[in-house]
Amino acid sequence: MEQSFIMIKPDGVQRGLVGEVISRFEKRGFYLKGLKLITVERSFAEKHYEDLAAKPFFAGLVDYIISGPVVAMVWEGKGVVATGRKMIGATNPLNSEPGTIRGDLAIEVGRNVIHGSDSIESARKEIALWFPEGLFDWKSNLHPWIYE
Ligand code: RTP
Repeated sequence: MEQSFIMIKPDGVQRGLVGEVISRFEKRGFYLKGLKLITVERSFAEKHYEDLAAKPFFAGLVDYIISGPVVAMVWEGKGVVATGRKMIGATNPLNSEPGTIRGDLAIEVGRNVIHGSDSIESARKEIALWFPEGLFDWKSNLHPWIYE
């Protein structure tokens, strides 16, 4: 079953939005397979965002991600990568549709509350980076009133 790496960024944690984000993913029908509250080193944040290293906002982005604890999660379910991105909304919250996490809860691109893997391949890499200890295999039967 497909998995996505979802991270509540330091602004989301400081603003008390952890429950709100988790609730949206749970209510949609996805399953939580990994969860931890952690701060990360600069080198770790640089590794996570290595594809953006040449961007002008890279240094500010890394400063932001290491500025406080983040909630790192793995969510599992049918289509969770693409649907997770839809639930999160456009990168710049001013362009995010109402009803999305960023469209409901954020204003600034540099304070956009949440990260979600942008492809199945990135999800695989990000989960390996953030959860080297492995995940929980706590539910093998998908909810029959959510999954056909
Ligand atoms: P994310 O990786 O965090 O889920 O975000 P994303 O795919 O929607 O956007 P991406 O292009 O991968 O950018 C990663 C994060 O960098 C910050 N950013 N700042 N100042 C800027 O123009 C700018 N552009 C991007 C955002 O925090 C974005 O989520």
